Amino acid sequence: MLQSVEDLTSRFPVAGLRFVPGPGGLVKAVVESPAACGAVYLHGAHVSEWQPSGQAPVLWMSEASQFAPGKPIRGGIPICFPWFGGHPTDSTSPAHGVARIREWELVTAELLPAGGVRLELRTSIEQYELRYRVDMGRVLDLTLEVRLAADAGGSMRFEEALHTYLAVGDILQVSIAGLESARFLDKVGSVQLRPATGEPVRFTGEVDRVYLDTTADCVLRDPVLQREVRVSKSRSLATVIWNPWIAKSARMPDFGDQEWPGMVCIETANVADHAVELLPGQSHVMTASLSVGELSEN
Ligand code: TA6
Repeated sequence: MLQSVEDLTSRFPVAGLRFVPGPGGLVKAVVESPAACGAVYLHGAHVSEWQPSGQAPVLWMSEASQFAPGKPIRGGIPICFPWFGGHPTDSTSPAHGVARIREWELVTAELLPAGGVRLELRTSIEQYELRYRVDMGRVLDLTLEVRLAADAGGSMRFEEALHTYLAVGDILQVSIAGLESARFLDKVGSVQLRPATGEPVRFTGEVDRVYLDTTADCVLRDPVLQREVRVSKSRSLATVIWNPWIAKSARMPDFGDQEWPGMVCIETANVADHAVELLPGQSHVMTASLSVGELSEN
């Protein structure tokens, strides 16, 4: 399927939507509407920017990110599929699966009644058909549908995550509410299952946690940017929280050494024990929704 800037521009004439050649030759859909501005690369169906009107940018992007076919983008909302983290058996396979490093096909583009733009993208991976709907408005609504082909040889299990990078004023001053009663896999050092803390998540060092059995909204309180970002979800039982801190940032070539204070990941996921199993012909739909509000009192 040809998806050049010219081809897309002629096929999807939607007010507030244009297509531009991004870095690395990656085609970028740019949304500029009264409700919100933002961008989505066809590479990885990667939401790279989202800024509701009247707000500062909500998503974080590394200054050192790569933008190249076959390479992950460091920031925005990578789609992790069909595995999370390292491949379970093949160490030569790309981390977090292949969905984020291949070009997706834009299927539809339309205006949203409440303002903003809806994009729908698709790809197929192994015997799965994926469709991803991005509603970019005052709220950012993401819907990831995975269907296993009817002629698949049997049931299959996959992991998935919308690996959302959020911009923060200072990681030392933020907190994340919503996970107080959830156990978590602590991946810093050896992986350990830890009990619920009973408190909001705060950051005084590297945090890499897979919270389990949780359907809760997460609310990021940011006193520096004077806002709250709510991440709500459906059909997701895991939430991943990550900040690489100093040493890990320095080890990542596509992550600036001094960038760690300005970001945190709140990831909507089905991973580990919450991997999804489908029978042939079955589908699963996971959603995430990001919204920005006033900083409420503690
Ligand atoms: O979501 C947290 C995590 O699994 C961390 O362990 C870290 O590896 C991060 O994802 C980024 O992974 P990436 O492959 O994008 O560098």
